[in-house]
Amino acid sequence: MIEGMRRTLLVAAIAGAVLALPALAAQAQNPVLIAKVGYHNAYKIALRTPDGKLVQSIPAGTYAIVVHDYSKIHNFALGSQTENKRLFTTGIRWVGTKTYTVTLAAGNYAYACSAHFRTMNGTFVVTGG
Ligand SMILES: [Cu+2]
Repeated sequence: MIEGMRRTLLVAAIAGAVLALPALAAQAQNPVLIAKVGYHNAYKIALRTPDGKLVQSIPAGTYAIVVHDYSKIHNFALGSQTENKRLFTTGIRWVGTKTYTVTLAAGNYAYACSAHFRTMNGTFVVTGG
């Protein structure tokens, strides 16, 4: 009987913990943007929202940018044109997926492949702040 009660309390405690976790995770989560470069070595680069729209204008804030760098001949670099500052870059030879958490203030931003920046690039605006 006591053993049974103890088990019930333990299960309730675990269930409570599991239920509480998604709420905490959602609170800490930043909006996600998806960067892709060089799929099948194509000379293509893009930054999109999770539903596939090209990022053109977004509100100021902190974002989780998930970068998929598919190619050993391309990379993905993001910079602020307003502040003339690079925020992050993957290596050209590097291939993989990495998430960068960046806080974007209002201004103009550009992303590009460093090796082919004249043709592989894009820009967007961060508003407000
Ligand atoms: Cu390139």
